[in-house]
Order: sequence, then C-alpha cells, then structure tokens
Amino acid sequence: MASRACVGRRIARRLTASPRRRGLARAAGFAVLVVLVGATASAAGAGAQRSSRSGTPSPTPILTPARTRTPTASPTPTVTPTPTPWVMGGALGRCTSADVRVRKEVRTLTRTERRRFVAAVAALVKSGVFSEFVPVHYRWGAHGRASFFPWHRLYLLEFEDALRSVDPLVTLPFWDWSQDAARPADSIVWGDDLLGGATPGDCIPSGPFAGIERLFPVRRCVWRGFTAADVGRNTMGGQTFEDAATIQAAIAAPTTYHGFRLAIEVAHGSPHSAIGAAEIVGRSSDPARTGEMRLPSLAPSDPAFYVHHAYVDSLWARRQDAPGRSATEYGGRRASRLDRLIPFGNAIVADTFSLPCVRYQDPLPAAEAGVEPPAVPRGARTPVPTPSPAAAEREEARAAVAAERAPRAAVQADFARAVGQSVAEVVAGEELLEEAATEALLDGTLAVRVLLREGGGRGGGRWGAGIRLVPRHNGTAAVL
Ligand SMILES: [Cu+2]
Repeated sequence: MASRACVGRRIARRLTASPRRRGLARAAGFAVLVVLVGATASAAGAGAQRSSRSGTPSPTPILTPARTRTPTASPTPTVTPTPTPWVMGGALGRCTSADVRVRKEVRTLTRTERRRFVAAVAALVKSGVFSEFVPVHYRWGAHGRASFFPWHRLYLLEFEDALRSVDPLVTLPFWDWSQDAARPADSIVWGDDLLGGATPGDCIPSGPFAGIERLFPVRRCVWRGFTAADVGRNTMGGQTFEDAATIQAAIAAPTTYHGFRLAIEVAHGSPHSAIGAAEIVGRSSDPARTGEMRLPSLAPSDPAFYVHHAYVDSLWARRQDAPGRSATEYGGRRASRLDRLIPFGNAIVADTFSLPCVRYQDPLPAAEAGVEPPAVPRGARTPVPTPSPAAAEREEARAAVAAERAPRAAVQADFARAVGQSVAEVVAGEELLEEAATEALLDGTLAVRVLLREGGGRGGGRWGAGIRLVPRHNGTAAVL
C-alpha cells in the first residue's frame, strides 16, 4: 500500500505543475480564433477553401499537403479538384444495417486494403476535408466525462463516412497498440505503406503522409516526437503502453461504466504522449515544440489519431459485449443517455450504443507481435514465489505492478490533465489500471520479466526496479 500512496502522490505532484498549462492556455486562445474562422469559411463552402491554393490568403485549411507534385508530360490540363459532396453531421443517418462494415486491425489488412485506406486519407488531406475535423475535435471533443466514448464513436463514424465518400470500399482500421506495448516504435503502423515514419521534432519524413502540414497556430508540418527508423531500439523515449492482458482485465473488471471509462481514457494517453512528444527536447512543456498527437487541440492533424481512437472505440465495444455487461450501460457525473452530442445534428448518447453499420474484428491473440517470453538476463535471479496467504501474494503483485507502472502512469497523468481530467479522476483511473494489471498477474495472463538484478532499484521492492510485465503467451493463457 505504501508504494501505491507514493505513486498517487507522485501523480498528484505532476498534475499540479503549471508551465505546460500556461502554454496550453495560449494555444487555446489561438484555437478559439481558428475555430471561429473555420466556421465562417465552412459557411462559404468547400469551393472557397480550395481558392487558397490559387494564392488568395485564406486562414481556413489547417492541414494541407506540403508540396503538390506536378505530373510530368501529362497530356491533360491541370485537374481541378471537384467539390466533395460530403458534409459533417450526416454519418449517423447513413449508418444502417444495409451498409455494415467490419473494422479490422491494421496487421490484418490486405495490401490492397492498406493502399485504399491510405489513398482515401490522402484524398481528404488534399481536398481540405481532413483539416475540417481538427477544430471539431478541439471545440467539442468530449474528454474527462462520460461522453468520451459516445462522442468519439460518432466522430470516427463521421471520419469513416468521409473516407467512404472518396472510396466506398474503405473501412477505418484500428491499431491495437497493446500488441506493441513494450516496443511501440517498432510497430508496423510506422511502415511506409501505412502511417509512415517519424523524426523527433520534425516533419513526417516518409510514407504517404510525408511532410503534411497544418496552419494553426503557425503553419508547420505535422511533427511526431519519436524515432521510427531505429527499429529494434525501443525508441519512443522508452515509453510503454498498456499491454493486452491489462486491457483485457480492465474490460472484465467488476466496475461501472464510469470506472471503465476512467481506466481507458487514462490508458489512451500513452500513445498520444509517446507519438507526440516522446523524444522531443523539453517534452510537452511548450506547444510550439510538441508533436500534434500530444496536443488535444491538434491531435487529429496526425492520421495516427484515427487508428488509435478506433482501437479505443473497439475497447468500448468489447466491454459492451462482455459477459454480464450491456450495450446501454452508461453513467457518470451529471451524465444522461439523452445528452446531445454536439455538433452531430440531433444525435444523442443513446444513438451510439450500437451502431447498426459498424462491427469490429475479433481482437488479436495477446502478444502475437513483438513481446518476448519472460527471460532472465545473465546475473539476474528469478524471484522464487514462496507459499503465502492470498492477501500477501496480492500485495506483492500489486507492488510489482505499481513499480512497473510508475513511469507510464506519470506520462498518462500528464496527458489526462492536458485534456481536462481532474486529479481525482486520473488517480482513480490509474488505480483501476493498477488493479487490472494485478489481476492479470495473479491469473497468469501477465508475467514478470526481470530486467535488472534483484533489489537493484528504488521502489521496486524485492523484485527490483528493473521489471517489465509482459503477457504470457503459451498459446492459451493470454486469450483475449
Ligand atoms: Cu484521444
């Protein structure tokens, strides 16, 4: 218990640090301006937005391709983009059981599916529709409240609808980042046939979105804050994500919708922070030197946002389908199923409980990619569990979990505060994740991997600080 209180105090201390909050307040001021300008420009229509390409100064597009490649020796004159018929707000009405699509994990996409998805996103970037999503998330995005899941479910549906206006065969895939929990920089999503690479504090260097830009608060190419090129070096500043066993335990946890939302919303901060700012000097203290994914106001400027949040949405769907749960379970402070979801027409929370047109592919077996079985390096001693009463065993497991989670918890808490979650909510979310990981460790779906010698660090108790929790994959134990 001592270590839990210690982690809690550390989290609370981090949360009260203020320099970044001042920076975000500055960013917020810019954001309001851009939202207002964006709204005006939207009213003027898509054609007006595109006029900015002809040289007329226009503040509207937030994200545009860096360079337009001129086709060489083309016999046809310059192609003028035709206005897209797609308009934000109609996706729910078009979502019927006659138009079911199955969202797949990125690893299972065929080559053709990848190509079509990436091409559709690139087309939205080019048309300016992609940029229209950014201020919508900033202005109305639901964070730190019950509607976190419903609001983002509709937002994703709108994005998928926009993709399908380009190519009706495209379905939004999801990135199960728990599969890459230990080595997120090595994930296949950073390949040049999906999201492309990363250079800390610089433009996206490769792939289909190389050099894409946003104009707010200053025109700049979209940054990622980690090194995707150094495969095998566990870059991303050494940050790790929640593993598949912990996620599954959180889904199965005997808690309310409110508790589940707290746990997952906190957990989802890891990819945001790591993709946005893992290795950028100064980390998240200065919005001008931070990757977009780390900034709630700008996160959807990076296509990574959508595959990340699609996974978050799939976790809600799994919870809704879990034994003893229901699709209509909902609640939180002053939360009602009848709450409107702005700006999506007349949509209310209850409309999102079960979308007739969306299904998720079954989750991958845990640890299929990138996680090694527990191994003890030379000089380390494997902890030998001694017979002990259940309570003592639980306490020992909890201490190991708390020690392993501490750095990740601090990063998650930092991001959660940036999106407006209260200290109490963040601490509660972290405790639920800690509890989930403890359960997974006790039921054997998680295992301790010793990285340093026993007793070799602060706060690590008998197992030392150098431990990592990894899903045990013997083919059956870590089934999701
Ligand atoms: Cu998010």
